[in-house]
Amino acid sequence: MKTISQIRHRLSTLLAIPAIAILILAGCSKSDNNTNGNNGGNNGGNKGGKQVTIVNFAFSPATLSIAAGDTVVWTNKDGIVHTVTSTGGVFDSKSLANNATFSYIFKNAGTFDYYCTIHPYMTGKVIVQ
Ligand SMILES: [Cu+2]
Repeated sequence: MKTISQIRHRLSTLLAIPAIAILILAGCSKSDNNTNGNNGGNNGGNKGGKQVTIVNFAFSPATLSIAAGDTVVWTNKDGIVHTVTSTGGVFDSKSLANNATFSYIFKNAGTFDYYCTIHPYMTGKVIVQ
């Protein structure tokens, strides 16, 4: 009886260590993807749109260069409502809840500044060439 419970205890300790290591590794690779791979990686997939992630009260990437005719898709990854609102009144997502998306097709060349009406310090721009 004693030996079995000792073995079980050892096993659970041994299993816990790799589980923690995997969690740490997963966390690291996730944050790496957010800073680097996000733009290039997702473009081919989701609806053919360029992706902007709203996370930690910021647009990422804050500046996005695209070609005329491209679609930009914003996804709110915060647990708080944000908006994607053009300063020139060109587009307005209205309130975006967690995981909600907003997309806009940029048909004309130009620089399009936008912000969040709830948190006006959140700003971004799309440069259409
Ligand atoms: Cu906001």
